[in-house]
Amino acid sequence: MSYVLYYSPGAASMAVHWMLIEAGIPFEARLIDIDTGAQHDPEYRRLNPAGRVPTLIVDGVPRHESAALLMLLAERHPTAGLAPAPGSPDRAEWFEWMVFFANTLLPAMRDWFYADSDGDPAGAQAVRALAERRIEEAWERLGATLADGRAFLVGGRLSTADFLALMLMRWTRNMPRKATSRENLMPYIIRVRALPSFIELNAREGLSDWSNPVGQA
Ligand SMILES: N[C@@H](CCC(=O)N[C@@H](CS)C(=O)NCC(=O)O)C(=O)O
Repeated sequence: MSYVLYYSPGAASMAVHWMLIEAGIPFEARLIDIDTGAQHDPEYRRLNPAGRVPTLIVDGVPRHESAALLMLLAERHPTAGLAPAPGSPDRAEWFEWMVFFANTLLPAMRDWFYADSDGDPAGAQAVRALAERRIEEAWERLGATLADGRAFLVGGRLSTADFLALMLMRWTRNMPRKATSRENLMPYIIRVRALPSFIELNAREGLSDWSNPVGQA
C-alpha cells in the first residue's frame, strides 16, 4: 500500500496527516501551500480538479475529501484501531460523527472562511452569520456529548472522529468565538492536543499556534 499526501499546513489535510502519523503508516508528504496559491497549479489541478487540499494518492490513484480519506485509511489499516470495527456497538456513533463533521461542520467552516470568494461578496456577511450559528451549534452538541466525562468522542478510545474534531476546533482560533473559550470542551482539547502524534504533526507542518502550554498534560 502506498500513499502520497498533498497537504497545506493547518488545512483540511491536517486530519489525514495526523492519522497517517498516529497509525505509523508509511507515506510521502508533499507541500501544497494554499497561502501562496499552489493549489491552482495546473499540475496539482490534474490530481485535484477542485484545487483543494487534501489529495491522497492511494496506490497511484488520487483520492479526495478529508472525512472519506480517514474512513478509507481506517478500513485499509484496521489494526491501527482508529475506528470501531464494522458491526461493533460503537460503529453507528462513529458514522454519525464522521458524517456530521463532513456534511454540517466542514461546509459551515468553508462558508465562514470563503464566503467572499465562493459566493457573492455582497452577501458574505449573511453567509458568515449563518455559518457561525452552525459552528456554535456544533460545539454545543460536542459539549453535551463530552459532558459524560468520556476521554474521546467514540467508544472510549481515539478515533478518526477526534482528528476531525480537533482540526475543526483549531480553525476557530482566530474566530470571534473560539472553541477554547468553552470551558466544557477544554479538558478534551487539552487531552487530545497532548497526544505525541498531535505534537509531531504540528512540528512536521511547522505550526505552533494551537498547542498546549508547556507543562500542561
Ligand atoms: N470538503 C473538503 C474541503 C477541502 C477544502 O476546502 N480545503 C481548503 C483548505 S481547508 C482548500 O483547499 N482551500 C483552498 C482553496 O479553496 O483555494 C475536504 O474535507 O477535504
